[in-house]
Amino acid sequence: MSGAIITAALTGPIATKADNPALPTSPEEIAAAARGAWEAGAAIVHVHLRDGDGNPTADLAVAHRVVGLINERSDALVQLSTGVGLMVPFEEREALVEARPEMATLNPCTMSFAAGEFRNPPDGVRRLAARMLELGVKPELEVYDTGHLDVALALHAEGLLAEPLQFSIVLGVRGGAAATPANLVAMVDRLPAGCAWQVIGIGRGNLAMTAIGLAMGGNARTGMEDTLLLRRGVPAESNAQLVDRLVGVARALEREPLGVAEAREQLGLGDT
Ligand code: KMH
Ligand code: ZN
Repeated sequence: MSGAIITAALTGPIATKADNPALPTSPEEIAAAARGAWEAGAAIVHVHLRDGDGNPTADLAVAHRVVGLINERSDALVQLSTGVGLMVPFEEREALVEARPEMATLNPCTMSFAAGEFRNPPDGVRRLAARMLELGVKPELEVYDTGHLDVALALHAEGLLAEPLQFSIVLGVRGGAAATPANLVAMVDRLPAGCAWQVIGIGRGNLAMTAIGLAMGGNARTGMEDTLLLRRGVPAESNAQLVDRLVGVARALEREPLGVAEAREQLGLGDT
């Protein structure tokens, strides 16, 4: 099997420093976390923005600052989250691609998301996909259940997505597919040939689901968006620590973590 792209999801939309004081929230903290994760073996950093109060924001000035700082301090590919946070309107979230990150997430469906609602209306999703195609922003398709996969494939059939498609199979969100091997296998079976894919394991299933995904030939993501714990009862000290652990799993499975240049090649991104 070939090497694996490791992504570090540094912050996420939900946790706060009260949940884990090591959670990076300011632009400087996020850039430092990106550097640490990249040094530990992550080729991609998935980035949610926070405002001065620590709340999720889609402020374009914050986006430019954070992406600029990360680019100064590491070579990691930056993937901006257009998911942003459950309370931020879709129309503000979609405007984030105007910051022209190399990559950004595209969530194809509205869903219940734990106690909240994650709003991704069909017309907005099609508009966002079209704009990403126009700007050359690579979408990472976050699919939380089999129906989301169908919607993503329909976008592709409409000509709104460029190949190679890149999927994240998200398991463990209440409202999406549970973190079970059977769910993962069922979704991987339905992926189109030639796509790139990774597992995002939320919460308790994080380590097992990402390890199974790596063993099946996928890429893998970790980071403080996905789990705040290194193991039960032990808070992660940093994103780098979580990346280091996943790199160890990948190497044990003979899936050498890919560098940024190799990740670019797998995802069909140009050189910078
Ligand atoms: N904002 C969360 C509800 C993404 O990054 O695009 C889901 C999320 C997805 O974090
Ligand atoms: Zn995210």
